[in-house]
Amino acid sequence: MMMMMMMMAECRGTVYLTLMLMYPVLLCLPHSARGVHPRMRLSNKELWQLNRTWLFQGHGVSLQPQTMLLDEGHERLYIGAKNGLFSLSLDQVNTHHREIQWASTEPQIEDCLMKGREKPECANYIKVLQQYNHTHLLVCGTGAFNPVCGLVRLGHSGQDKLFALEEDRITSGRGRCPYDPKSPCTSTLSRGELYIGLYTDYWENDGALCRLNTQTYTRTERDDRQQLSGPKFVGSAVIPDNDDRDDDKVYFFFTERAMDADGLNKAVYTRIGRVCANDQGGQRMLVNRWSSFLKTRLICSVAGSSGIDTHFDDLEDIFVLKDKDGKNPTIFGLFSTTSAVFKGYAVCVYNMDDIRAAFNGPFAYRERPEHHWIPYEDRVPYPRPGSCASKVSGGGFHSSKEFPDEVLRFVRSHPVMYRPVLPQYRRPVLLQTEPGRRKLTQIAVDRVQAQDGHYHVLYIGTDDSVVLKAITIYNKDTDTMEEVLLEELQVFKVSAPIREMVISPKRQQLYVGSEVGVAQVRLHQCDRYGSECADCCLARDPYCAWDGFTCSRYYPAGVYAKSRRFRRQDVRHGNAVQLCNGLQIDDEGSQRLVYSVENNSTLLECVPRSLQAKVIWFLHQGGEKHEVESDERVFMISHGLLFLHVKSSDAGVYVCQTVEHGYVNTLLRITLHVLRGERVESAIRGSNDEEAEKPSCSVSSDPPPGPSIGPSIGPSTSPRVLVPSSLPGHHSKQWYKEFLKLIGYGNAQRVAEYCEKMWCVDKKRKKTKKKHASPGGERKRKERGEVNSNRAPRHILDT
Ligand SMILES: *[C@@H]1O[C@H](CO)[C@@H](O)[C@H](O)[C@H]1NC(C)=O
Ligand SMILES: *[C@@H]1O[C@H](CO)[C@@H](O)[C@H](O)[C@H]1NC(C)=O
Ligand SMILES: *[C@@H]1O[C@H](CO)[C@@H](O)[C@H](O)[C@H]1NC(C)=O
Ligand SMILES: CC(=O)N[C@H]1CO[C@H](CO)[C@@H](O)[C@@H]1O
Repeated sequence: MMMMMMMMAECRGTVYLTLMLMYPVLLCLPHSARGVHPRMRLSNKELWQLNRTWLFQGHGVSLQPQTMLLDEGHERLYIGAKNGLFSLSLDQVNTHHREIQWASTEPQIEDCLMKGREKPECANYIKVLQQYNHTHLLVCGTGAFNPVCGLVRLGHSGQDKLFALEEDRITSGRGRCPYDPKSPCTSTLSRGELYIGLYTDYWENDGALCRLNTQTYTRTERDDRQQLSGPKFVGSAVIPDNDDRDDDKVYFFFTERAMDADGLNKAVYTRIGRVCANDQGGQRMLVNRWSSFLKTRLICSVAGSSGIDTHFDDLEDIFVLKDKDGKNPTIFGLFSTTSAVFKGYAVCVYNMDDIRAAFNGPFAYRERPEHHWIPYEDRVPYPRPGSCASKVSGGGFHSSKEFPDEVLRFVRSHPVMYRPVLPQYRRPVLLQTEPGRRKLTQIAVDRVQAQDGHYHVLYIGTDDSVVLKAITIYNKDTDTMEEVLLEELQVFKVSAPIREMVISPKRQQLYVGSEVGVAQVRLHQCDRYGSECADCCLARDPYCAWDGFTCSRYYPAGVYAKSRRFRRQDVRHGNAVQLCNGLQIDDEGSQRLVYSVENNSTLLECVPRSLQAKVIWFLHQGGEKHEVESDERVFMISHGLLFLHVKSSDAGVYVCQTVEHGYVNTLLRITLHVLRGERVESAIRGSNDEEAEKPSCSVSSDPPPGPSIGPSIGPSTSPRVLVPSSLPGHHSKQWYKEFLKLIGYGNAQRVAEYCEKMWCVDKKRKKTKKKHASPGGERKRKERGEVNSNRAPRHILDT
């Protein structure tokens, strides 16, 4: 397959390492699996520690947001929820919120229960939330299976934020909001007219695409399976064709059951349908019905080696990425496949040119339902069916009511186009095909200008509270697509499907809704990638560039012209070797000492920042250097090098190196000492004659202990690296006691004495270098906001 599969860790549960090692858990994270991980994975806790997220939860009862609307003018985010509406601050969603409670009334609930519905269904779920005009929102809710609509008054920015339901203007929401909270529906509002795709009735028999304004109600035909057949409504948008507003089209994205003669074929297709915004219906026929409704298939498929394509036919979400003048947005579809043999998700991208070409192409035609569709080749009436009554499309018609009957009859009987819309590059830009993986539910996209071009940064919500941030890079020469999974963000603490996602490019924030609440997440955090050129370059995040000092937000030329002179970024290749040549600090790596007891298990911890970096271990022993290989006793796991039963012959200097995009970085040098069991025992029994050299701990040229070492061992159940090298004095004693207790030695007093001795002897012998922190420890300290003077040194390979 030409696509790089987006696969995630085999075993996602955090692996807790204690000295009581749970081998099976560890072993399911083989090192070689790293290449398919997101480069960075941020837990919910880490997002909070980084100040990258905020959460709004209402009153602690499950918020259940149904729909969200961004209002950058008023600087608010509106939430349609269960029994209420919220207006949140775009700056920080958990501060200064406003709220409208709008629950179903007691009689409504009783009525609903009488109909045999469950109590939770009988709440008022706000499903429609649109900016009606500058001062009002149009809102509709299910109202206990009795839809209602109303207007919400908004205050101007600056003024005290007004957010109030106009109680005296509540009307029936029938035809404007579904009855069932679970019913799919999509709406968009343009020039005071609401376009909505929904099931209009209680029993969900009548799926329709409708337009409502104060005077008219225009819709698809009832019970016309050619027009709509069991639709699931996913998205909608008004997109102008040209400068003539009479040519504006309204596009609907939905799935429906494929129409077949026997009615047995349950295949689902994704459709793009469209109508003219100014469609007035017909005069004698198609009265209050669309006179311009056409649809075609939206294809998202992967070519198989056998020549049979795998189709992703079930549309999950759609995102319309607006361009400057709004006429040529880029459309992103998130699809799943319903195939029994193959399960997966794909993102496909569509251009307006291709969409318009499909609608301008031949109409589909078939003699009988059991025949194949063929292009309609006879004469097509004038004006072309599906075109709008406008100056541009010609014909001198002022309204669709003037269209000849022949045109209306044709459009009514030929609503399907022969040509489908194919995606850009004829394939998905992103694939997830691993069986049993998380489900993908939502998509939002940001267009980002980088030094080497612009990128679409995809944000994909999952069913387990995660947002994936990815870019995809098309290589013209090889006709291949590269997926770069930049970050995996756990947006909610508990696992819940992401239901809504709204992006604000202006504020560089993503707003994410799940039943838990609404979270806000900053789109990027460049400094987290690391403080050096290579860290920043390897990240390949189009938002970020190295400015000579830090990894920081990249602004294209002209925006901050002054700060531009020294910006390094290479999103396309992430070639740190070339870009950051000569910028490395040194190539030594931090130094460490690790003591282990013979036959016991030992972990030499080395956690690179990037989950995509390949870790290589070298052992220096007796003047020789060789690469460490895994065997039944030595494992390379995601946390480092694990010895199940350490032998005295394992002692030596272990060097942990990472390689990412050809860039080699030495993170750590760990000197492993293996203590023989008897020696430890005898020390504990109190034999003080073992080491002749009497140490003097007070004499030390070492720097003060690095802050990570004590705390990272501490009283926690998860000791990391056994590093006695730099902890003189009181701390070391405590720490050593902990260590030995963990490995099964009870006599802490004696242990302490022994250790102190061991310790100081060793310190005299080794000239410990100035570096102590593991990259992992460094990261953790950074997140806690502690001062950090350690920099992980770098080494650049010649290529
Ligand atoms: C997060 O914000 C708090 C309070 O504003 C601040 O004290 C802390 O240092 C910040 N943490 C980081 C990692 O920026
Ligand atoms: C917005 O619409 C409402 C309801 O029709 C109306 O009362 C209000 O005056 C309108 N506001 C503006 C600014 O047009
Ligand atoms: C370690 O194990 C080996 C073989 O199992 C054994 O011969 C040796 O005595 C053990 N050493 C200690 C210190 O327990
Ligand atoms: C954690 C662990 O395996 N500890 C063992 C270390 O080795 C001694 C004997 O050498 C055992 O008694 C410990 O249980």
